[in-house]
Amino acid sequence: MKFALLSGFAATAIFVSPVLGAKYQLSDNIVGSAFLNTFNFEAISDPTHGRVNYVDANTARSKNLTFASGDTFILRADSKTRLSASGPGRDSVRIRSNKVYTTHVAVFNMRHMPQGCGTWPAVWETNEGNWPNGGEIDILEGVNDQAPNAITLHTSAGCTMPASRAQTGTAGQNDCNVAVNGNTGCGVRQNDAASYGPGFNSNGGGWFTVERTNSFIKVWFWGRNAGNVPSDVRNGASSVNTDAWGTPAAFFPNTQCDIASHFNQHNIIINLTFCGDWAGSVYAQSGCPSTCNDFVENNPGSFSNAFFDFASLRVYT
Ligand SMILES: *[C@@H]1O[C@H](CO)[C@@H](O)[C@H](O)[C@H]1NC(C)=O
Ligand SMILES: CC(=O)N[C@H]1CO[C@H](CO)[C@@H](O)[C@@H]1O
Repeated sequence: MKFALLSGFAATAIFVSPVLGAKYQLSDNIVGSAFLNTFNFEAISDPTHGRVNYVDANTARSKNLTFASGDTFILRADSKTRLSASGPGRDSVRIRSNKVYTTHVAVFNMRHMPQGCGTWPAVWETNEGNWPNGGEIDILEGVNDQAPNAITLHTSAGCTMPASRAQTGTAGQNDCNVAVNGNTGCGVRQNDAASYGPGFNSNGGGWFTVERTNSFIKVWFWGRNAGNVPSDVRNGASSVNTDAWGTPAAFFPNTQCDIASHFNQHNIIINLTFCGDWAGSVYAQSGCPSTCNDFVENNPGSFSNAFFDFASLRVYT
């Protein structure tokens, strides 16, 4: 948020008032192969205990798990290999931006997100070296093809959200503290089935955007054919004005949460895991066959749609 100083006639009459129009300038224009230079590959063991094997950049490229051409960047899981129950999990990719951000807007233009029973994709921001004290913002997350999208903050103690606030989504738990209810966080479910999984993909995807300031964090979503996609979002403009974007899907104000102290410098992370703490624990209620690990191990062809296709990621500061 930017502020203008308006000075009055008397020295006592000085007001600091928010400028109408939160304008940001393009700082990172990430399209196609630029993803490979602006993100690093995290070949780590999955902190959420998924049935996954995160591979490094060379392995991802040689197995075509990442593919960049023109305005396409694809990031996917292996869909060819049958796994041994005692061996490593399904090959997949987790990438983290080299740059860190505090106040910013990020616009994710995505044509497709990972789909399939057992999948758990996420687009999020955090400081991995200082979790949870540095906070976590989950922009896109879900499991087992279950729409809608969930937008969630995770923090240390002392950050809660008011029950009633200006957003189109539906709030779940309002305490963002990771110690409450097993790291549930303060989440908002979108009221739009096209915001996640098969519904998102059959619609040609869309745009997720996040705006982080010290006063609030907001996330918006527009499906590919929505009538109200702001023109600066649709066109990948060189500057954006978030004040013209309307009511967000999720709104997290600073009224009961000092955002500046609960959120520090964040990387953007894109990951795709399977089963584990979330997708595995609710798999039996998802309408998917067998057990989660068995399905992931023995049905490689069911993961042919387990991929992200990014048209662009634009970050504005
Ligand atoms: C790699 O993936 C891309 C995108 O899906 C595809 O067009 C290309 O044919 C694949 N390359 C190989 C060698 O399989
Ligand atoms: C396996 C993995 O990296 N999982 C992460 C993916 O994204 C979510 C955020 O939505 C994290 O909580 C997981 O740790």
